[in-house]
Amino acid sequence: MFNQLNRGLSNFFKKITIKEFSPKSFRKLTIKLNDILVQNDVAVKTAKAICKKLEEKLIHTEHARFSSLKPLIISNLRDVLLEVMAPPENIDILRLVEEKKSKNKPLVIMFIGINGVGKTLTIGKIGKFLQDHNYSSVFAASDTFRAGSIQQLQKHGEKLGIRVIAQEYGSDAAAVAFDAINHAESKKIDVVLIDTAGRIETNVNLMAELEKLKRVAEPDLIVFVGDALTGNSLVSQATLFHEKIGIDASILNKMDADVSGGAAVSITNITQKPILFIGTGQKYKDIQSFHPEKIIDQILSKK
Ligand SMILES: Nc1nc2c(ncn2[C@@H]2O[C@H](COP(=O)(O)OP(=O)(O)OP(=O)(O)O)[C@@H](O)[C@H]2O)c(=O)[nH]1
Ligand SMILES: [Mg+2]
Repeated sequence: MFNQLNRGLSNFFKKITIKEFSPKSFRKLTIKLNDILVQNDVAVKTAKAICKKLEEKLIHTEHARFSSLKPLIISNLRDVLLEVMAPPENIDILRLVEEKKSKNKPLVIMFIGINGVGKTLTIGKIGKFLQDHNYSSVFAASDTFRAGSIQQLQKHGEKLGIRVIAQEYGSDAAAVAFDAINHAESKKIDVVLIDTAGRIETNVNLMAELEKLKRVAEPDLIVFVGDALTGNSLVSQATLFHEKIGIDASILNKMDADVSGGAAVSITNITQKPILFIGTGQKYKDIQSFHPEKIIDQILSKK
């Protein structure tokens, strides 16, 4: 994971030549750093924030402790990345389930994102995750748009022993979600996971469908699902979905592939929303909670 960004930064560290401790030499350094970050899919705004924070930290660091500049820069960059990747607030999904349960209500989560990013598989993974923690769930087949989507979700439901609430293809996505929520309330099911059709963020009709879904289902969480392989465009997708629909968290899938790493660094900084999980493969168990420190270790590890 993150080989590209890791290599870019390793080369950058190797080439650090400044000996002098001055704002001017730090500026020179962060101009180079900015290029490497942006080349590796870190969003422009995030790269800028990283460089600015790093310069400030370097200027204010007591440097007598360091025999050379390199470890000083690496250790400060680590702190800066942690700051930039930390959301203002974290979400504990199991705590939210408990809170709703105490009010005799299901937690309702809606998953949105463009085609093929892994929304439907993620619903299967989260269904399994909830089972593992002794919580029940029901799936709402609110992707009534793409051929085969309902069967795909039903297959996951069968494998996991989780009920899927579905209607016909072409039926109203919001009505399906509404049915699923009613079902969960009457059967005392803990969580409703709503699948939606993949859509390009610029498709006005499909975005209107999502707005209606949100209005009717009143989800407790709207989760943006993204494919880490799409690099920088992932950040613009998340931004648009956030502007049009509003998101509470993200899930980054396909982190098992050789992703550049930039998307994982930027997405929280840009949306100011936490990453709930990362997807690391095609099996139900391939889902992990997100720990920025682990990602940063990989980005900064020596290879
Ligand atoms: N390697 C890998 N593949 C994944 C991951 N998540 C999803 N996939 C694969 O990506 C493909 C698309 O997954 P879906 O769950 O169908 O994606 P979707 O967002 O529901 O797609 P649409 O319904 O077309 O919008 C499938 O082949 C999944 O197995 C992941 O974390 N790692
Ligand atoms: Mg799908």
